Amino acid sequence: MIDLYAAGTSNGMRARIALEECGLKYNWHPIDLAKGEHKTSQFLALNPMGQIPVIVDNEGPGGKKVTLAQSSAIMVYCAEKAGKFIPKDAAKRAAMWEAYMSASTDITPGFGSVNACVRAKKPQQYAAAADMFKQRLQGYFKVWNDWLAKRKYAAGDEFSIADLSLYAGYWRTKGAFPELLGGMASLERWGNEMAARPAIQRAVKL
Ligand SMILES: N[C@@H](CCC(=O)N[C@@H](CS)C(=O)NCC(=O)O)C(=O)O
Repeated sequence: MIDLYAAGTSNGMRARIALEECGLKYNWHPIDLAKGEHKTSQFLALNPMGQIPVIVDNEGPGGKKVTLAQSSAIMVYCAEKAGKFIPKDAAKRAAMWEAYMSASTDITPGFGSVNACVRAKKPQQYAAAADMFKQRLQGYFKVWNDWLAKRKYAAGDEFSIADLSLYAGYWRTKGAFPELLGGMASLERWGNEMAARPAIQRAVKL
């Protein structure tokens, strides 16, 4: 069994979505960031960075326990463990890594930057930065909208961890800053298809 320590943030959801979609059984340990539960000595023993998500796989490779932070690493770990969502064909896999990296290193941190500015204690001090990060995030989504006009899934014709990673950032942006996603019909089509998946529905039901 896997233990997941996370919260309903974009990175936390990336781990939970991966576990659900990969069909891996896990115990859910919600971490209250507002209460600082990610800075306790018990949590820091799991991840010295003091950040969620973290998984502990009590039956890792060779039957040994594996403790893993970093949502992108967790997604790949789950996909490899389940033998799903990473294309076997080398060209499709290369396209998948490109899409996966954009979802993981452009979209999720982009959302995080906007969110940090807007939710700061004195948001007026960060108004210019918030605008800059919003424009940047919207620009990324515009490119994704163009891509999804030509592809069924995030990386082409095969469903992959790129879809799982992108959905967490999309879902959080749609919930918090829907104005950034206006007029993006192809992205919305893909988002609706993702939202209809039973595993996604289980993952986002906190
Ligand atoms: N690169 C890390 C980032 C993790 C991260 O930023 N987690 C946030 C929540 S989404 C967090 O724990 N924030 C609390 C903090 O940094 O104190 C990952 O992908 O897992």
